[in-house]
Amino acid sequence: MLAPIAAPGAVGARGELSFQVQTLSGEATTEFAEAHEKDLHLIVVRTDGAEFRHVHPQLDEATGTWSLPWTWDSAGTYRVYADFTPATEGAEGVTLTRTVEVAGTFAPVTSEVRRTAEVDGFDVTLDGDLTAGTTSDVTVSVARDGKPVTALEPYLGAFGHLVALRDGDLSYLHVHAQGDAPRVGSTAGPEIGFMAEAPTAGRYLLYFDFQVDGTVHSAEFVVDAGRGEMHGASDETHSDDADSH
Ligand SMILES: [Cu+2]
Repeated sequence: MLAPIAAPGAVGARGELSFQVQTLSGEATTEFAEAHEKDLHLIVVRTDGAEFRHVHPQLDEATGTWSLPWTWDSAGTYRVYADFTPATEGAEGVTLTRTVEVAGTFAPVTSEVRRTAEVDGFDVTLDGDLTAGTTSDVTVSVARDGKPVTALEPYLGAFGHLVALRDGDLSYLHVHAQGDAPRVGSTAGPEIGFMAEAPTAGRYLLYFDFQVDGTVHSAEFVVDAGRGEMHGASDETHSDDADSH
């Protein structure tokens, strides 16, 4: 389980975000299996989908406490996801979450469907449709000054990472990159393919992290998943939790 998260309580206060992953008896776990080049991936997002961060805290092996320097840029309720694989034989990856409240004036944003993003001089486009109840192929393309970018670098064992959350309850979706893991020194682009599993029809928030010239950039999209033909009538009885495999 994810123990309560310690973090600055108000906007602008400098401090540290820290937490422990504990066994059910309350002991801190220090054994993690590496996945995508890290023992633990931390996703932090405000509940309206804004202020997304994907970061990698450090584990203090002596105490089992993960931490990193932290400052909140805006107030609100935040969902924190710890995505990791326990170093236990046969263990699968798990995603544990908690909320953190940050004091201050909160101005929520309303999500509008958005398939293009401008980030740090890059134009990033999302193609492909999500369909409820199936694995959907989506493609992200990166351009700069109107030209396709083919210099996407490996970042965390892939040519880009896509995190997908369901709007509203912020359920964490499972997204997998298509193709083999990149070789050291290789580059790719402008298109990166993913397979995403949307459990239900409705709105999803997608966050694409990519690396060019050693710098990581993050593009945000909002898409509506269509109702699958097979699943249209079965949503009530088939209550798949988005967090389950
Ligand atoms: Cu990560």
